[in-house]
Amino acid sequence: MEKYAKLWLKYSPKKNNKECGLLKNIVFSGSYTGDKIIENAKKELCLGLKGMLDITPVITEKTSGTACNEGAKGTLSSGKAILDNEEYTVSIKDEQLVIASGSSTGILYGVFDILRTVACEKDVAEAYSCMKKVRPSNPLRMLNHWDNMDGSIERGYSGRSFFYENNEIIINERTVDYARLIASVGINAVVINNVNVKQAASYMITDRYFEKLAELGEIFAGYGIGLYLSLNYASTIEIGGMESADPLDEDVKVWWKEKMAEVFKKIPTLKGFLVKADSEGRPGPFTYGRTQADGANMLADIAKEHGAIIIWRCFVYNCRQDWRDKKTDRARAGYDNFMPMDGDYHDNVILQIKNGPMDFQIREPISPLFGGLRKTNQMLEVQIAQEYTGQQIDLCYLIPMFKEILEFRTYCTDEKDKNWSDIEDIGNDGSYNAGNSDTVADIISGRTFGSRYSGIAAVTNTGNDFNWTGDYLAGANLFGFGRLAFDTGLTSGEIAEEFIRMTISGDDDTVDTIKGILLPSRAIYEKYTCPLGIGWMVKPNTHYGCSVDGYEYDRWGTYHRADHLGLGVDRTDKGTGYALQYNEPNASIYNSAEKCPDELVLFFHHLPYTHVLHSGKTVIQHIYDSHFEGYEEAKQLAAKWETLKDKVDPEIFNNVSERFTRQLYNAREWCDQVNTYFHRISGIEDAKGREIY
Ligand code: GCV
Repeated sequence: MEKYAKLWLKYSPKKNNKECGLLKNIVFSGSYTGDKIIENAKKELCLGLKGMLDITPVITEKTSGTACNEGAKGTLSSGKAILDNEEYTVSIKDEQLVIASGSSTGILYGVFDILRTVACEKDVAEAYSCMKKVRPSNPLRMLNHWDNMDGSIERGYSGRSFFYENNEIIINERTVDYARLIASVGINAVVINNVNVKQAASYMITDRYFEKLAELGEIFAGYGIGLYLSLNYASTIEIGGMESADPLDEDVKVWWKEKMAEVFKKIPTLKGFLVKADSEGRPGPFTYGRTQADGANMLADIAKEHGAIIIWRCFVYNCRQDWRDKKTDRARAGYDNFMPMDGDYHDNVILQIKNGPMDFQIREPISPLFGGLRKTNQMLEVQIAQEYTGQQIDLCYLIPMFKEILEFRTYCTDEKDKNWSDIEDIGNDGSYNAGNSDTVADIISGRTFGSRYSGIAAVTNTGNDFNWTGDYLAGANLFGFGRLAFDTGLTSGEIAEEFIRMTISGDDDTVDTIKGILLPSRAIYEKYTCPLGIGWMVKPNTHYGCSVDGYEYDRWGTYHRADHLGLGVDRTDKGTGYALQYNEPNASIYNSAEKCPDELVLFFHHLPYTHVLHSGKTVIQHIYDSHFEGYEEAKQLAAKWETLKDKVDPEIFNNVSERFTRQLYNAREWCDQVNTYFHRISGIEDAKGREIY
C-alpha cells in the first residue's frame, strides 16, 4: 500500500506509443549546465517511460558542443538569478526526440511535456512533428503555503502540513514527491510558511532552522523551484529584542542587514521573502507612520545585495470597521493604500494582489490595482484552498474563474490614458507596450509594462491527506493552477482533460463524464451560494456553510445591507465611489445599474428586489431561481459521479462520492436559507410557487 497518492505522476501502463522508436533515444541539447536538475530530469524520464510503456530510453546530452557526462552529479546552479530562461523546444531529428533549452529547468519541463503527452496517450510522433516551442506565460508561478510550524494549516482542508510537525521541519520522500508533482505542472517558486508569521515561524530566520531549510531548498532547486519564506515584519522586535520595526530607523536597517547576510549565507538557495504587513493584526510600517513602500523598500534594498526579492501583499484594510459606517468600504482599501505610491516601489519589490478587492469570494470584480498600477511589479494572488468556495467538500473547479480573471481587460494602455508625462519611463527597458495588451494576463506576464518580476501565486490546497487535496477532484485545481500559470492560453477543458487522463482514467467516456462534472461546478456553486456578487453569507470564522447575516453586523467590512425593499452595496459615485477606481470604460459600466453585468450588480449597487436584470428577471426572482437551480444541478453532478462506480478506482470513487453527499446537504441548506431569508424579508412570492419556508 502506498503512503500517499502519486496523482498525475502515477505513470500507469499505457497502450498508445508502445512501438514508438522516438522514445527510445532522447537527446538533451542546449547551453544548460549539467546539474542536479538534469539528473532529476533523466530519472523522471526513465521512471515515466518505464512505468507507462516499459521503455528505458537512451539519453544523450549535447550541451553546446561539450558533451555533459552522463548522470552528471554536479552541484546545484545556485547562482543568484531569480529566474532562469525556462523556454524549451521539443522536436524530432534523425529519428530521435530532442529537448533543447538554455537552462536545465527548460530541459526538465521538456521531459514533463513528453511524459504528459504519453500519459494522455497522444501520438508522440504527431505531437512533435512540428517543433514545439514553449515559453512559460508567467515569470513567477508560485504556491503559497499557509502552513504553520505546529503542523496546522490556516484554511487547510486536506489534513495537516507535510512540512512541519511540533515546530520541526519534516523532510522525507514526500517532500521530493511534492517537488516532482508541482514541477511537473510548471511551478517554479514556493513559500513554505503561512503569511501570518507567529511563534516558532518567526524563528525560521535563525539558526534553529537553517540546516533543514538549506536541505529543503536544495531539494526544491533540483526541480527548478525557488524557496521563499514568509517574513515577520516585526522580527527586529520579536526575535531581535529591539523596540522598533520602523523601516526608516537606522538600527532597524542594520539589524536586517546582518540578519539577511546570515540567512542567505546559511540558505544559499533562498530567493526571497513574502510579507503580510499591516493586515489583520499583523505588524507593519503604518505603526510608525510610514508607508507600505517604506517598509517594502527597506527590506528589498537589503535583500537585493543577495540577489533576492520582496513580495509584498496588498491585502491591507481596516478590519475593525463599524458596521453602521456606510462610508468606509473595504473594497476600496487596496487601491487607496497602494496606488498613491505607484513608481516608488524598488525594482526587486513585487506587489502581490488578490484577484478581487475583498477576499476570494466566489464572485468579485477584479482588483482595480490591475490596470491602476503602471510602474510597479505585480503579481496576481488566487486561492486554490477553497476557503469560500466549498472547502474541498463542495466541488468547485476554479480554472474557469481564473481564466475570467486573466482575460479581464483593464484598459490600462488605452490611448486616452496616455497623457502621463513620464510614460516613456515605464518598464525596465524603457519601453511602453501600447496597443491592447491590457488584460490581467498581459500585466502579470510582464509584457504590458516590461516588468522583470511578475507572475501569479496561489494559496495552495495541499496537506498530508492520502490524496494531497482532501477531495481527489480538488486535485484538478492544483494541477490546473500550475498548468494555467505556465500556459495561460490553455482552456479549462484542456486542463481538465489532462488532469483526468493522467490522474483518474484514460477511458474516453469516463473522461467525458468527469469533464462534464468539473466544468460547470464553479457556476453551480455560485448559483446556490451568494447571489449576484454580494458574497459573505457564510458562517463566521470557519467560512463553510450558509449564514446570511453571519457577517452583517461584524467588524470585517463585509455587508449585504439587505432590508425589506432591497439589497446590495452602493459602490457607485453616489455611494463609496469604489466603481470609479477602474479605468474607463469599466468605471462607467460598473457605476451604472443598467450597464453593470448581472453577476456583479449587487457588489456595486443597492437595488430594489423588483429591479429587472439583463436576464429579464427581477432580483428576487433571480435569487429564487438560481438557488433552486443550483441545488438541482449539484444533485445532477452527484448522480453523474455515481455512474462511474465501476469505472474508477474505488479509493477515488468513494472519496468523491462521500464529498458529494456532504455537498448536497450544504447546497440544500444554502438554497433554503437564502430563499427563506429573502422571501421573509421582501414579502415577495416566488413566481413559480415553489416551497420556501
Ligand atoms: C492567512 C483571509 C483568511 C485568513 C488569511 C487572510 C490573508 O482573511 O480568512 O485566514 O490569513 O485572508 O489572506 O492573509
